[in-house]
Amino acid sequence: MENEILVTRSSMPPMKEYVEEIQSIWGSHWLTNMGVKHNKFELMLKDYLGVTALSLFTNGHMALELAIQGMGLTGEIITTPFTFISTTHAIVRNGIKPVFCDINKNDYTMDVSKIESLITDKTTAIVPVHVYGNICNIEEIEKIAHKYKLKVIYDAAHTFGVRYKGQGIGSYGDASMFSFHASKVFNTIEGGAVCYTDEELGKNLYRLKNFGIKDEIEIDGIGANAKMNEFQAAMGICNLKYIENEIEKRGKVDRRYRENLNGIDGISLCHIREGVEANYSYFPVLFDKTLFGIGRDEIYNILKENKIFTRRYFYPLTSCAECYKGQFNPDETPVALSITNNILTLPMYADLSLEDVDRICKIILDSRN
Ligand code: T4K
Repeated sequence: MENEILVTRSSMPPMKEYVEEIQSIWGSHWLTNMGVKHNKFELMLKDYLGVTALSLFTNGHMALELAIQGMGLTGEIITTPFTFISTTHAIVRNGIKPVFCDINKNDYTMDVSKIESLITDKTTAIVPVHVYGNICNIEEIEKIAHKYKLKVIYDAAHTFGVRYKGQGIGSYGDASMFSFHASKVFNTIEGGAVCYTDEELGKNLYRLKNFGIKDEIEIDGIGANAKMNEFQAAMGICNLKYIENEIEKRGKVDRRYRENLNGIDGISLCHIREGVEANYSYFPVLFDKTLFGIGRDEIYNILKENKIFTRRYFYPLTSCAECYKGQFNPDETPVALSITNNILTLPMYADLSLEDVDRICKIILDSRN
């Protein structure tokens, strides 16, 4: 609807370019199952992300779920409850118990000082999340993983295009999952990828996303169907041309929010870590009701009355989701519990005008009692 501002808006390439890109699909009649577009996009992406190898998927969730399966993980996985429900579901759907680690107050990523106390003889991996594009404490996580011989799979759904210490973020850990959902910095309508270094894992991923089929006769894995189709890949090929511009424009929106909201009592903004080239995927704001005078949910409603639709990403904690009722105790992750009750993600997309950013901030600041 006109005048509405949603939390984000899909980036689209010029329609003409997409139509040109999909024209050859009509000629070939090859629509899916690792076709020409899929293979071309895979190579382009590998190059752009600066990773050794990657496998494309129909969405980010299946990419993560099958990465966990492809590594043959079992038992328990240490992860964060402050994420989109997909991260936890991907673990549980593999028959593995998620063990929730608390998060840091400043960047909402896993508190690495709490990981070791959660390791048991059943732990096989750590699945941290680079939430909102904030990079986890990679160095410490890898030290712990090395010490206890655990695998590390990063949920990097929010970090497309992010570089850390000059290296593509997907090159850290045993694997990293990216999401290319319509609501992400970079989209293939729906889509995802797993970046990896181990060739064996690559072979497993290829089979698992295609029913476990090895060849025309042999089916040696219990796989899913999670392939990226040709139209998704074509969208990726077109959108990839604009990604740098996309991130630059988001950077301007991010700076404008900060100019308006920095240093206000009762408002905390995320800091971008040293060494990180950010992608500005979300703009989270943490409210302290006592200091700001009004709480997160009231601000959400006031903005909504003004047709500005923010989101409470990520509320509730995944450990509190109805489907996991009674299984986990959120009091064991007190920082995550406090953040989830007070955080609001403001609208963020490349074409959000700076005037609209000013207006959103004014409404927030004027809402104080
Ligand atoms: N791990 C993490 C940490 C994730 O955040 C996600 C996904 C995943 C794993 C799984 O990856 P995928 O399997 O999705 O690839 C959305 C997205 O559906 C989801 O991809 C995303 N995270 C999550 C944070 O947000 P909803 O239920 O909030 O989406 P929805 O439909 O309310 O859309 C949000 C806004 O996006 C809309 O207000 C407007 C905009 N939008 C949405 C759609 C569908 C568009 O501009 N165009 C569109 O086509 O979950």
